[in-house]
Amino acid sequence: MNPVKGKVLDNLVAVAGQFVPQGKVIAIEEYGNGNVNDTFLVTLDSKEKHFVLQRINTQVFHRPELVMRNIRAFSEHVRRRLQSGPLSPGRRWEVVRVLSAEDGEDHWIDPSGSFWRALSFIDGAQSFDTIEDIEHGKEVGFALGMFHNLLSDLPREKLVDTLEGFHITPSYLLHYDEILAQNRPKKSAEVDYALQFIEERRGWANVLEKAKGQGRLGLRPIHGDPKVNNVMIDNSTGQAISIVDLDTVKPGLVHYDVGDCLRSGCNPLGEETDQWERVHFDPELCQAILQGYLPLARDFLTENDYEYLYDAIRLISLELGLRFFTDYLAGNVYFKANHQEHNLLRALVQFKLTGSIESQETSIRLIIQDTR
Ligand code: GN1
Ligand code: MG
Repeated sequence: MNPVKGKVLDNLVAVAGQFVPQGKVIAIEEYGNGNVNDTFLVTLDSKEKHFVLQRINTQVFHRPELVMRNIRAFSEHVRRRLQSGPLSPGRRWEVVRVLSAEDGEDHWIDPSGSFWRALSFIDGAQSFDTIEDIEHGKEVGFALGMFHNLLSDLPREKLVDTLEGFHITPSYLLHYDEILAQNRPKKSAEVDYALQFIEERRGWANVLEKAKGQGRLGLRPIHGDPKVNNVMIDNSTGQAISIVDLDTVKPGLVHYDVGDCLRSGCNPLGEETDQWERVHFDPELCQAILQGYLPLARDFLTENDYEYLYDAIRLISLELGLRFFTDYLAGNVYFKANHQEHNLLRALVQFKLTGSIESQETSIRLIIQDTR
């Protein structure tokens, strides 16, 4: 993590000051590795030593105040549920708090128009970019199950759609076609592989949306981005104690979440590896995550839900590959990129992962069947 220095630090200290009535800011460092928002860890000289400061990317989230409204609806509901009795007795479960700005609002807009908000820091815990072992895998699954279960009785009307088209694969395909028509990519073996990979799966990519349209799958409150490094693990017990990054909490299919959790959790090389040709989907980690998830999800999953779990795993990794590849073609306008080809490389990782999922379809379906 990089400490921030100089003028940038001065600016950030001023922003942080909007959220800390007491205590003095001692240090600010860049935090995590989000692809969309800017995140900083602020250290204070007060009793509560840290908080998280974030600048929301308003190119992505056009109505950030509605994102905050969803987070509020989510937290109020979950706190109420937890007060009425723990879901998993004896386990710690934390919900991040939104800190108020000096004017009492849940965000602060700086003179240049940037949208800032502050969140409580979960102490004594950390997250990982890849799954360390089977136990960790079960904990990641548990965390998603806990999250879905706690939200399963929140009417989805209480949440606004803050990111239209998010996880609607056919919409990403339309966007891809538009971008491709405008920018013919530089030819290379990797680009050809990506172009062909997408073409071969185009006809199938509406699988979840079609099932939704037919009434086989229904909208529910979801997390939207439950990847491995959004699951906080308690340093002393090794147990999952929270899922962070609540910006995409909104109505959706739980399948988007299950797919996202598995595509990130079962890729031992991680989504940022530069060894894309070696990427594979690990069925043992898949089993571990589902063993953690399904006991908490049995209460609300329907027969149809189970039927589409395999498709969800395959689809969300394909979709993320498509999103990264489109962004590469568009000139890296959505996902932050460290170099020109970064989003191409990320796309190749997801396509390779999708191929590995496809080649293990029978065993993944069996794992789902045996774990439910
Ligand atoms: C983005 O910014 P971050 O890392 O939390 C993206 C997710 C992707 C993820 C891939 C709003 O999340 O959908 O799965 O990158 N978030 C948005 O790492 O597009
Ligand atoms: Mg996110």
